[in-house]
Order: sequence, then C-alpha cells, then structure tokens
Amino acid sequence: SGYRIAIVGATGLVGQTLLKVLEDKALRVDALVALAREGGGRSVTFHGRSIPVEPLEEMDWTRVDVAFFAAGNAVSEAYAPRAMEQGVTVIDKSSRFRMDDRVPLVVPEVNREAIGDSRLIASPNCSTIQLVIALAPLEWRFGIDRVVVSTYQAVSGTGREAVEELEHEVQQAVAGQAVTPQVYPVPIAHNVLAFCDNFGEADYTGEEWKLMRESAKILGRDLKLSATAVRVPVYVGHAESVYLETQEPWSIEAVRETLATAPSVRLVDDPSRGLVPTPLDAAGHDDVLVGRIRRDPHHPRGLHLFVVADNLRRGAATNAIDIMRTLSSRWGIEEGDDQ
Ligand code: 11C
Repeated sequence: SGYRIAIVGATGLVGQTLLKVLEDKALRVDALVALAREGGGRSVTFHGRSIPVEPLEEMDWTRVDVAFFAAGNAVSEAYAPRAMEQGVTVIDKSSRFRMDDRVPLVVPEVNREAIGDSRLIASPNCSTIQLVIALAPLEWRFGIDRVVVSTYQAVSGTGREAVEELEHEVQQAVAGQAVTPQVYPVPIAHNVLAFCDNFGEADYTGEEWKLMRESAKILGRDLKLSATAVRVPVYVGHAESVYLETQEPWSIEAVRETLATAPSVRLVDDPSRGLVPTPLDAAGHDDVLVGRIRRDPHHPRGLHLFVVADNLRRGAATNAIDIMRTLSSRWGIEEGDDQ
C-alpha cells in the first residue's frame, strides 16, 4: 500500500514544493487530497494529473492518513485538531504548536526519536532546520558552548507575494521608476533588510527568537545561541554565517570529517578553487551545503561555517516528507517499500 495524503495550503509555495518533492522522491501515493480555505475552482498538478483544490471546511478526514498543514497558524489551529480526531497524523509547517511542550518539533536527522506516538508533529522554521542539521553532528562530537548566527534569507520564505514584489521592484529599478514596496516596509530589490519579520522581546525579531528557541528544543538542551536574521534579494536559498565555540578541542580535519559524514550535509569548501556554498547551488536540491570552514584566530575552539539550503525544499517540504517517511509503519508501509 501507499501513502494517503492531504495537503492543506496546496496552492502556496510550500504546498507546491510538497507536491514536487513527493514526485521527485517517487513515493507511492494512493490518495492525494489538495485543500485550501477556499476551493474556488482551482487545481494543482501531481504527476501530470490535475487535482481539484477542495474546500477545507468540507473535508472528510477519513480519506487520508496524514495531513501536511502549510497554510499559516490560524488554519492549523482551527483544522489540525479536527483531522487528528479522525485519526489523521498531522505534520504542521506553521509555527502554531512548535514550542508546545506536548508537541514534538522534529528534524529527522537530529531527533526523530522525539516523535514517539504523537499524532501531531511540528516541522521547524526553515532557517532553523538547516542550522541544526549542521550543528547537531558538531554538538554530538565536540559539544557546543555557544553559537552566533547571522542569516541571509530569501524572499520565498515570506511567500509568493514577496517573490513577485522582488521581481517587480527589480523591473521598476531597471526602468528608472520609483520603487513602491508593499510586502516589505522598504524596497527589497538592491537592498538588505536587517529584519525578517516583526520586532519582539529584547528587540530581537520573531524569526530570531524562532532560531534561538527552536534550535534549543530540537537539540534537547539550553543552548547559548544568539541570532540576527536578515532578508536579502535572493529568490530561493537561505544562507547562514555560523560562529560557534565548542567545549572540546578539534582539528579542522575532524570538523570536515564530521560534517562530510553527517546526514543531509554536503561539504562545499575548497578555497583553493573558490568553492563556497551559494543559494543558486542549493536551490532545487535537498542538501545542506556547508563551507568556509575555518578557525577563529582569536579563540582555539572558535569555528566559522557558512551554511546554505533551499528554504522551500530542505527548510519546509523535504523535512515534512522525511517526518512522514519515518512513520511509514503506522500505515503498514514497509520502509524501503515506500517508493
Ligand atoms: C522566512 N523563515 O524566511 C521564514 C518563513 O515559521 O515557518 C517561515 C516561517 C515559519 O521568512
């Protein structure tokens, strides 16, 4: 048998990427229901077939075993409990339940055992996922004392309207017209914005608090992690400059070997050939690219990394689908037999 899946928010950027990753991984899918708050005659395409988008309100949840929620906090809050009452496992991409102590927050490469028999599993923020995939193997081998991360985040993290805004502003700027931002408070074309969402506690933004709190929950301990999250005029691919100090000493070779053998990590680190990770290299792939590995000249256990991944695939769809695949036996799907 195969997966019986609902995608809530199927027409959004993450919903569309979920469909693409399901196709790319050639998973066996016996039922696929595309849902949105309003059906409205729209459709999505899966393996060349047109699938109508159905209204969420009328969903009979017994048609599926697993539901991906990618339509924002309010939709998850209202509809995830209904799906779960009908026996559906919910994999939630919104931030609504992430910091709830009763809800596992999961990156399978790091803490798949946290899932237990939970019917609700939260998938972290995109910039958190790629960060912990790079940090966890270093934490396990050398122990992390503290981390300072600065992000360079793509506009697709905001949504389709921000992608269109960047395209439009670039055209306006090239045509010598005044740029009129709508999604962001200031122009994003040819600019750098030192905030990714609203400012909050202690003048950190919500995105920065997500990085700090979610990483600690996933790694399972208090983590001295401090973040600055920045939006840059890139369409797809979040980049992160990561500085960390370890508890144990290490050699550069040991760090490289640790990262090279870590799941979902690909080293792109050859300064002699100018090889560094870029968002364009990451886009369309599932790997977390890691490069610029070097020691802080002022601290013997201070390590710099540059970490880049496709925020829509690795940072959203692929992580959610990997969570589903770890649970395949719940629905009688044999591991390895799921494709
Ligand atoms: C961004 N990280 O790039 C955000 C998007 O909590 O899942 C994803 C927000 C979230 O703006």
